[in-house]
Amino acid sequence: MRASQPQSIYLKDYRKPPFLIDHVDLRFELFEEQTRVHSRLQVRRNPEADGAERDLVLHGEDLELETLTLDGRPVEDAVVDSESLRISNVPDQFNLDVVTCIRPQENTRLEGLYKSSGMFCTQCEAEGFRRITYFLDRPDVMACYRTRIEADSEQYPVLLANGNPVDHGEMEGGRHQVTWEDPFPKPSYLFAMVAGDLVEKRDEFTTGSGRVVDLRMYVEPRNSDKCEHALASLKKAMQWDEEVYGREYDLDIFMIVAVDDFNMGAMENKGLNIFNSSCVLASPETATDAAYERIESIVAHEYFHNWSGNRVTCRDWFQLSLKEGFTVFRDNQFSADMGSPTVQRIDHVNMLRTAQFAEDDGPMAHPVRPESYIEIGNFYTLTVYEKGAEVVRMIHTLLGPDMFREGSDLYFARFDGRAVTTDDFVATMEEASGRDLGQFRRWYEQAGTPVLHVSDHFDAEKGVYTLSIEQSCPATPRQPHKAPFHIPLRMGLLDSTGEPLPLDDIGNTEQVLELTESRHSYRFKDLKERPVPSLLRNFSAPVKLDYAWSRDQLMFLVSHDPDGFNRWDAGQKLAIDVIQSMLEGNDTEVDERLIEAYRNLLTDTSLDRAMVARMLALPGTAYLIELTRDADVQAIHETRQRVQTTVANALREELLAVHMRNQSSEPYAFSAERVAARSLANSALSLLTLIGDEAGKDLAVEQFRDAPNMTNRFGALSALVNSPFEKERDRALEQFYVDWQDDPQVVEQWFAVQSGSPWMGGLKRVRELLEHPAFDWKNPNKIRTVIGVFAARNLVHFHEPDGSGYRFLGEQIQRLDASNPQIAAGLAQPLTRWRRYAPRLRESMKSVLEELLAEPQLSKDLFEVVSKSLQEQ
Ligand code: B3K
Ligand code: ZN
Repeated sequence: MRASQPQSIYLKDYRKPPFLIDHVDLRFELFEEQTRVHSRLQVRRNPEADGAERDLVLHGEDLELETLTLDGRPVEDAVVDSESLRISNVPDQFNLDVVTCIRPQENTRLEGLYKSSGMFCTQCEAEGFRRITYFLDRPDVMACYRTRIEADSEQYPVLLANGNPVDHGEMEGGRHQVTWEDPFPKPSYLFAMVAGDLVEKRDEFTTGSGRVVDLRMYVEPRNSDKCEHALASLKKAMQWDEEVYGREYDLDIFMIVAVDDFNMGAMENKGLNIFNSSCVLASPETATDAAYERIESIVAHEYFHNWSGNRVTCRDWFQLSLKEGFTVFRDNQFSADMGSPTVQRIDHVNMLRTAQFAEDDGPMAHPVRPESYIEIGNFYTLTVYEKGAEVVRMIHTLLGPDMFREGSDLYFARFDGRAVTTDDFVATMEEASGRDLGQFRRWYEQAGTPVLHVSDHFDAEKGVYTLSIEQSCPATPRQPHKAPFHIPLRMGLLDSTGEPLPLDDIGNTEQVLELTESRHSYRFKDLKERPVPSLLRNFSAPVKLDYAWSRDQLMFLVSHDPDGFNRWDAGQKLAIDVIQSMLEGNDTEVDERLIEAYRNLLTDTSLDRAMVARMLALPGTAYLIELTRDADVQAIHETRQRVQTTVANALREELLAVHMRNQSSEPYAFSAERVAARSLANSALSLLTLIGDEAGKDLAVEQFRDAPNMTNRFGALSALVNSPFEKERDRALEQFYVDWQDDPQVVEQWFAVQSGSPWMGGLKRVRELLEHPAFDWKNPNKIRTVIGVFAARNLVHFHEPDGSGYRFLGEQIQRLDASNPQIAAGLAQPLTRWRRYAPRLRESMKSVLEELLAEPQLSKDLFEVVSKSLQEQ
């Protein structure tokens, strides 16, 4: 047990900052052993602060204070503890000069200033700036920054910070300096600097008003041919934000830097975005289509933050979804516009339903605007990001695109340069549209996924169809009772020929029902026959929908629903029903109708291939677990596998034909059409190897050998890894490593395909990977692709009935907590769901959590996750 219990921080305790800092002048002296940081702060008392705080208290952690002067006079009586610096009785306005010493080369937490493969870089969100120098490190303190970086000219020829370069020069001792100035006031979490031996790739973008913006990407020399895609994505994002939101870029330079050791995907620092290499570097030879898609959306996401996050920022960290939910919504809209909107929606909802719903149903469940936290690093969650984005999407649905745009224009105009709340956002949307979103605000306040129970009745004599809808929401930690949500439910009705039926007098065939009460019933008149309802089209709200469709109705919707998302979803529901009734012992064989549905998909060449690839995928094991109480993972995995192999065996010929039809000899292009063809061909190939098909094996070996791009090569590797062909698999894995051992991003893929595969011998293999020379305990990507992927994807081995998978994860978490608590707390996530599983699994998961909690040195991060997971519910 930790010696002292870390304290919770509450939204209700928010107070305006007692002091403001208008200007920050920073000077970094970078050396190998240490870095000296000189900071001059222009401080003044906040006229709007509640109460008259006499003392100035600045945040600071792991800093060595060298000197401290106030208006030129040394401060003798400052009180320094492990988290702060207190100076008593300060004047109303003053300059504070602080010199601190830090050791970036020893920083394994990767927060603040640290070193990654020979370069210096920063990560300040949420509270990393206080590891660089003493500061009021909270987002509602916004300042203008001037940053001078001094370093060895040869080792660190490139010196970057936010804003525009304003000065540079040579210095004594082979050193040089570059000075940057950022004219836009910003919170400290958006501060960034980089120093390294990097190559620069340039491009430019002309804004709508005719300003030319320099686009620069900085990477290690070996990666210089992997920048094109990110730069192209950036330009698309800049263009799109002008067209769809009327947002222009504001500085003269926009920079992107790729860093190998990074705790998350990327960071939107003003004018100087820093990316995890795996989320920005790509070439056809080294990156799969999935990586290309990920890069396009993350580059856009970080760029969009320039307005939703940087120009208008968060008042406090409880408001995190103000910038994250809105920006995810924006990047989802962007991705939809760049490719197929339906496919984008399917992928997104699939993830939301599997992972965010799980979070909302577990011990860490929290509202989109949380009420308390111990460590804010634990609240960069799927709820804040993804559910937050769904909440913004619902506002968009309720207001319609035009009103929504008026609302967003007003929001950006009114709050530019300010730090605001989610409530400010909603109020602006209300003001612009005249709509009352009072009840809607509950989406920000109440945790948990609402459930809609739908039943219907058809009165054949009167021709009246009645839909009855009841909403409820389960209890979540500290929220036993929920009030009804305001839920937009997009729906339609189909007749028996598949024609959409008019729902009102004007003849609309689609409607958005607005549910606000616990119970509603809707009547549809003048119907000749009982219609088939198509509900929650395009997933119009993040809810669980419970309606008893028959398998025949689902089959019907798979081919007739005009809503592409619901066509896919009907297929998923059908497969779930088949798998679940086999699991429960009600069915012994796979329903022929499922096989027929897949046969239609494979033979109809008029269908969108990206859709077919999605529809061919059975619901994932993780989602099936989510739908089951007391989940028996082995049984779920085996049943799903049985359905998959039965379908693949029955459709062997069709799968071979699909694979053949979707080959191309053209050079790689990242176009929606080519991506779809590759994805479909690879899906077919993996189903063939899964069933041990000899022709499939030969195709996979051949594709692996001759693949002109990484998508095909990795598709073949993955097909062999998840197959009974051990000899071919081992040969391919070995060859792949030999070919790509010098490319960390490809090696990460190589790790992930093994640790995530149930075919690879589970834990034994994962332990071997930890011993592999390419594994690096300091690199989050390696940790995630071996340990994280094992726990998240290799479910059958992670949930080994003897508890070995859990104990393994517990050991790794404990080891990592000392060096990188954020990563350790993230890895603990699968254990938090222990209540979901069959009794025996549950007990062993719980005991691993208990052992972790007993650790005396537990970080705040891990303490919060583990202790909340064990709390009674
Ligand atoms: N804002 C960053 C995430 C920071 C996470 C800090 N633990 C990236 C993003 O959401 O765009
Ligand atoms: Zn973000």
